[in-house]
Amino acid sequence: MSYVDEVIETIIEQNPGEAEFHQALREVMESIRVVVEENEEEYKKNALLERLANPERQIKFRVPWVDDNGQVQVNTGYRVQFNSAIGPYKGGLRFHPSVNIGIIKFLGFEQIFKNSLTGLPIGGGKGGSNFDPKGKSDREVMAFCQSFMTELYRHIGADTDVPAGDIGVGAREVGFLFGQYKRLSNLYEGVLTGKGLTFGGSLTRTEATGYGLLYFTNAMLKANDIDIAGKTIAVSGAGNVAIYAIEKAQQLGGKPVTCSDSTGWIYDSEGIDVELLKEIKEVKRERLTAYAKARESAEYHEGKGVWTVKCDIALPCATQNELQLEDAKSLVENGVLAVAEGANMPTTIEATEYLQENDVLFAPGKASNAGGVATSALEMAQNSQRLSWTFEEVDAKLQNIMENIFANAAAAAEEYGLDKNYVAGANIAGFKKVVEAMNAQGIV
Ligand code: NDP
Ligand code: 2IT
Repeated sequence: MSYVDEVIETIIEQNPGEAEFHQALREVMESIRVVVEENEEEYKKNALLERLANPERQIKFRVPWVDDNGQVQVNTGYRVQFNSAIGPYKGGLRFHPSVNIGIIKFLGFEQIFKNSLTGLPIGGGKGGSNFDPKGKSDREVMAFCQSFMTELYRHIGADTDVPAGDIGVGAREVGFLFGQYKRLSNLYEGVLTGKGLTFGGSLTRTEATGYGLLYFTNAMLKANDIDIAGKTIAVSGAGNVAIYAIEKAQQLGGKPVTCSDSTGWIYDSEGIDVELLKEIKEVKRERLTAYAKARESAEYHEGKGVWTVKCDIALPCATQNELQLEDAKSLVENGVLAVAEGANMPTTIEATEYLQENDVLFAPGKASNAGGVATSALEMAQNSQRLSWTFEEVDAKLQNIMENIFANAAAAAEEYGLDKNYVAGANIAGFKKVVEAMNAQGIV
């Protein structure tokens, strides 16, 4: 058996029941097989892949808090500090009822390669809780965040581990978390990113993942002689990533016609009204039914269905495994040209392969959604300097980073004879830098 297959088998056996982590592991390992084969003896002797696939540290803790009825609630908190070869652990916190260790590990593992691709000095980590912020009062969210940070604070720091947002964690949650960290540690430092602009946040961080996704997509389309202007775009999700993907897509002349949340989806024949969407989701925290009510050109449908809409470009921006084989078939049938992932691992392996086999350009999330964490690293840089850059400065750096990521992924794919396979290219380019740093630092 080859070293890669041996490691996939062992890691899966040692970590049972972690389906999403197994999926992410398989995808990366399959991609880097060509590089591993060139160095098989050395990597095996140094157990390089086993070290890569085992987190440096995994923290699990109890989070007790009191709800508005005086009832004590108990959630589980996690932080997985996966790899610090190229910098302090960096990655978001997800608050969603589905969160478990397998999901946090998949996200932390992906984050290692994503962060490497940004070209900035950040290692990989991820955390979160099975807490559901939906329907909770601000006071309940604060109580939860304070309790969560009361344990987490001893494990993190501006030069150790720097969390940020992800699903269910936005500006409100980051504010409460930062306040409690400062109170407990007596340190005013850049320990979290995605902070409010009055206390160390960076301009453009709110927009960064969605904008970055479009900068990457545009670079990929251009390299393949496709103009984004006038293209119909299907977007899933209606959160931070989806909203700013829609906004930038419109600025570039594209026409996004859909968005979705966990209960249903919108088709808007006139194109999504992004200001209305922001008002509903960011300010009022309402469901998408409110969008359909406010806009004549919009239809609301219950359940899943974004990928049945005829489009040129598809941007999955909600959650993992939301684009499956049947969805890929429907997209191909409708003549889709490109799929670019805004979410983490939104496309199943079978769906990805089907799209690639049918010559659909495919941008993997760890490359195309890296704009969020890249701008987080720019926030860390500003915090260290005690300076704030302008929106234009940060946006220009973000655009440059995304274009470089595309160029590096495309070049790595070409180097190994895998032309246009940006999944393999991104994994290989991300992996090579981490491996070089790990090797230089000895057996740790
Ligand atoms: P938000 O919480 O802001 O929004 C998430 C959106 O996806 C909501 O519309 C939500 O609907 C929908 N959604 C979440 N879970 C499910 C589910 N199980 N089924 C159907 N719909 C669901 O999160 P973000 O926009 O920040 O994150 C979206 C994706 O992008 C995630 O995969 C995240 O890991 C990834 N990502 C985020 C980055 C960031 O900077 N925020 C950076 C890089 C990647 P509802 O409101 O009904 O739950
Ligand atoms: O998945 C991701 O890259 C994020 N949720 C952003 C992480 C960060 O540290 O900004």
